[in-house]
Amino acid sequence: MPIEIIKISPFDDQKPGTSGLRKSVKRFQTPDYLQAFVQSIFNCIENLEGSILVLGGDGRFYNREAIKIILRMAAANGVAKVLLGQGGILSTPAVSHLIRKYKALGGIILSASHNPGGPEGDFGIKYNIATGGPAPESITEAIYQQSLRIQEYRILTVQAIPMDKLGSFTVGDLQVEIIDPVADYADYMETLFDFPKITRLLESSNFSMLFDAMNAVTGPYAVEIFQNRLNAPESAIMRRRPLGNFGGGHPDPNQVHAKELMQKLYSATGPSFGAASDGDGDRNMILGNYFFVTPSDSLAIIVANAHLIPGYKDGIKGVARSMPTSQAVDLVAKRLEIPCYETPTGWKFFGNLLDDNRITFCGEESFGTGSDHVREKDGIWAVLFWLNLLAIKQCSVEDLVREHWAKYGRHYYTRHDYEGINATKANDLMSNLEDQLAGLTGKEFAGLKVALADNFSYLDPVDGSRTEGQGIRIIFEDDSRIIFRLSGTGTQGATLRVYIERYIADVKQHDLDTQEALVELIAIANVLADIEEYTGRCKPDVIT
Ligand code: G16
Repeated sequence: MPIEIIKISPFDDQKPGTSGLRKSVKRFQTPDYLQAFVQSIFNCIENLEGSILVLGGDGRFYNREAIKIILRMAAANGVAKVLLGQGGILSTPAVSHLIRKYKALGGIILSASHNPGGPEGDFGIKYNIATGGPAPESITEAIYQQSLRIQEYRILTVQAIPMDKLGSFTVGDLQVEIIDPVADYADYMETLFDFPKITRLLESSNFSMLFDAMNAVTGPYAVEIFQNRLNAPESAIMRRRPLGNFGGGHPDPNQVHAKELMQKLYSATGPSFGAASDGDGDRNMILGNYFFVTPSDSLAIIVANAHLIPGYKDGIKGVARSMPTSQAVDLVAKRLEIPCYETPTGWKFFGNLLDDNRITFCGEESFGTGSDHVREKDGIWAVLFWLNLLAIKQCSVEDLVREHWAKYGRHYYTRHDYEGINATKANDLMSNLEDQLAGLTGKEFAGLKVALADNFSYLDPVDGSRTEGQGIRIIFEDDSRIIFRLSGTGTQGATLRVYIERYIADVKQHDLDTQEALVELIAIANVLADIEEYTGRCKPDVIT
């Protein structure tokens, strides 16, 4: 079959963000746009010829077209074999697992995660390396530099590419194996968790669960794992069918975008356990009846109880959290006498710590939790962890969390997002904050004294690389924190994230409303950053 070499002019907007390249579908449909980025990836991968790659996506609009292009380009670039999820579907954690299990050179994941899908929505692409984890900054930067220079791409002239039936076919010399997207992953989960015990919990009359797949990739995973293997009733999974536009919703598992699930849980007759995952299956939200578990608390509780779970009985090496994530897990690590690392936002920063066997668990406030079982955060894994824990403890989600707070104290935590604001104004807001940093230490606001004010930078203890400018931190003497950063995953304008946290040890004060408990800090954040002036908004678009 003939290989075509297509001459192109480079695009100047292919710099990967927090997690790969995310743009509007329309941008990706620009002639040669996707091809230019894929060829830039291929040009940066060593030993591509004769290699095995894993390929799949979250099923969003443009997934199938992108897969056909990538297969033809993989064939023209000498890849030997591609493991492709049936129908082009694979969750992000499943890709990570498949890369590791089949010793692939890497994988390409097609997803814009929690961003909306459909012809007017977003699309995305990211490359994961042989460890199963997201490509580190050194590789994403090399891909970007390549994209600024690229002059041509290679593609095979083939028309029909089947992807819906299990089995093998060839595209030129490339062997494509279409695999069940769920089976390997589900088998792996059975090795980590006590499935018979979880089954008994799900069958008991005083427990019920509701999982919201948000019409995204986890639908088929939830059906196979919760329904087929753990015997949950069909009614336990809502929005189970993956749709190209996620049913018009925003596949982000939080209190705002999983509204229907929230309403069901916040009702007297509602289920005892609720959970949701996002577009590509790596995020999770955990709920009890009338109860929301912050992702930061979820991480701390997972670490504190890990010794009870079959896959983690041998002990924990250490933990890590992204800088804006609350310090709840730090207290658990201290008690367990294990190291606790603080990294910039982005799962890729956990990669070296996991590969160097320094940590077992890691997590982020952005609804991401995971362990060394794969190299991505993992939504279904987190839900199984909680189910296994509840099956052992035989208590409600709320009781489990309150027991944790009573032992460690409570970190009240919120994140305020101002979405789609003017990018220049957002940068001005950050510069204005940066300019104030030097004079802030020692200053008092509403009775709270600033102990440290800086722009977070990270020195990777494994490879010695330094990453600067990762968010403005204002830390008070009582350990309260206000953090400002701009999102690296949005596609329109800029999104300002303000993270606010306050620690209260006294159990008698563990019943406050979160926004009320944080009201002084929220006011300080608004004044310091002059949010209304720079964003033109008097309140956040999303509060989680
Ligand atoms: C991605 C990254 C996460 C990060 C999150 C939010 O998640 O994988 O590590 O915490 O974005 O990033 P930002 O605050 O820059 O928008 P996902 O689920 O979108 O891949």
